[in-house]
Amino acid sequence: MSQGTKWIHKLSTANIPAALIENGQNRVIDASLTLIRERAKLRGELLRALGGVKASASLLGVPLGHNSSFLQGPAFAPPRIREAIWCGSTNSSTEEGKELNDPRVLTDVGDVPIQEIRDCGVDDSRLMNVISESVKLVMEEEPLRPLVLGGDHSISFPVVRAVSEKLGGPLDILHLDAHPDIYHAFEGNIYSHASSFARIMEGGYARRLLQVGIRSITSEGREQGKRFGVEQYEMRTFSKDRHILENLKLGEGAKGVYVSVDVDCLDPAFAPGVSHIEPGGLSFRDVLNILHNLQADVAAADVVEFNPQRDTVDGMTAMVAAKLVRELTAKISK
Ligand SMILES: [Mn+2]
Repeated sequence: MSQGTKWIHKLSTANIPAALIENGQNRVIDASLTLIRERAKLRGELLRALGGVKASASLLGVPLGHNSSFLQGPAFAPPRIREAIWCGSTNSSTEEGKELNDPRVLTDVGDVPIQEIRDCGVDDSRLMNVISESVKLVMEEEPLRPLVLGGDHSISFPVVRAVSEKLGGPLDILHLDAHPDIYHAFEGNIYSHASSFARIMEGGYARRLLQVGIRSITSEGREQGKRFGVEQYEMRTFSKDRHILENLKLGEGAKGVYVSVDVDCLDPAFAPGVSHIEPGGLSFRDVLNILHNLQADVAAADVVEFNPQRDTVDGMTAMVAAKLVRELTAKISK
């Protein structure tokens, strides 16, 4: 996966003008954004022509795994999730009766070509900008709203940044996860999947951040939580907190609501295909109860950290991730 990156770094230390490499990188980035822009535009035009749609979920894959501290498998998740959404073993209705095969409910603008861009030696700060730009291109096309398929959790930073900048201010964020992902710079990486919410809070992109499902948290995680005013709901008090979490009302006075679901918020009994297996988590029904009862106009969402390389042979976690995407689609579209 990193061969091309190494190759181009060798070139940049050789006698090659920096501008030659940078111009080439810019052309690849432009081409990548053009494909997303035109796919989103086509779908936006279609929905506006059909009329009567206020909000429609649009899948945007971000196959990025290299900011994981342990395994990189989440880079391979988006095609597995799409396959499971449409696999035919179940019908196309969500639990509350939305039809996923109706383009007014769900469309797909494809993947940000992460590996192709990295293969040109583009660094993470620019790569994060490409992800933010891609999210904004989807939001340009009303009534499309981005439903992002990760990827590891590092992608939530550029996605949330884009949604907040596009909506013009801080968001209320519901974050379901075993981990708070709020280290200042995990293992020295400011873009680590364990640091995305530190970047989000520093950037002022969240008015409220509610973290639910937490059961692997260090003293730094708690200190950072206090420092940024994060509302951390830990699993050890879930039975006490559940009536609050199943009656959430978010977004009043904020510019929008964002939902980020790390598949490892679930107990590994329900979702073994994750990099960081952490027992003692939420059941699938716990998560659906929280999402179904959430009172909010959801502007965008992500499902991250599904690792197909750790899934069961019959793809159980792919189905779990796909159902999360299906039910989030129902939450977004109207
Ligand atoms: Mn996690």
